Amino acid sequence: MFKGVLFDLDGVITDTAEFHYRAWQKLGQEIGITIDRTFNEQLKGVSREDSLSLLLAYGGKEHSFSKEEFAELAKRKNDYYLEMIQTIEPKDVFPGIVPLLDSLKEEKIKIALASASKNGPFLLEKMGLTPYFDAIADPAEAANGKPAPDIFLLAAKAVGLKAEECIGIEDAQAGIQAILSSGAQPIGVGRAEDLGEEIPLVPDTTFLTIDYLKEKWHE
Ligand code: B16
Ligand code: MG
Repeated sequence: MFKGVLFDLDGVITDTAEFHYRAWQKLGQEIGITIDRTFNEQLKGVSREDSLSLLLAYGGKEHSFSKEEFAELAKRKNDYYLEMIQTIEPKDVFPGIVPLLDSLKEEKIKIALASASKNGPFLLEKMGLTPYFDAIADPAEAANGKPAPDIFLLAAKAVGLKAEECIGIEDAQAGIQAILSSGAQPIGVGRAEDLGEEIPLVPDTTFLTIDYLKEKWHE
């Protein structure tokens, strides 16, 4: 049996993936880069700075900004995002997540956050979920962002486990890759077109019951 579950946040615990998209879209508009949801799939799970690099490359503007301007753009995107997440509250937690967290607690399975977001702790607080988490891996300590395994390795270690003993839950291509590289077992939330056919997938979080996780554990 798995001994821990490593949760992505944006797009798994709540709908902040949508806010990240809108914030990048707004910033893009201001600098003449139009993005759509297909391109946005590449940004999911990717750090703020790496996302900005991808956005600029997509718009052919990778050489248009100085280091200082790059930092200002990253900050501006985060300011837009912060504005959008101020009103997040417990009822914004995706359906099925709280019952899953309750079941994991009952069975003494460790719970850790493996989000690339520096806003993760703030969001858990807003949603009233902090007490469920045995550990929150700090993305600032991850040498490499997703798709590198670092954040999942840090999250497993923070709860005293090996990644191989854990399930990782993700909604992003980069995140699934990171889970696979870490040695944990992935479960994807989303579509096969985006996340691939090879791993267990649920269309939404209502399917994430502890029984489903048990059924998929090294099936
Ligand atoms: P921040 P996750 C990721 O969170 C998001 O999917 C990604 O869109 C975002 O750029 C990244 O966090 C960094 O977030 O700018 O708030 O530090 O999906 O890994 O929970
Ligand atoms: Mg995500």
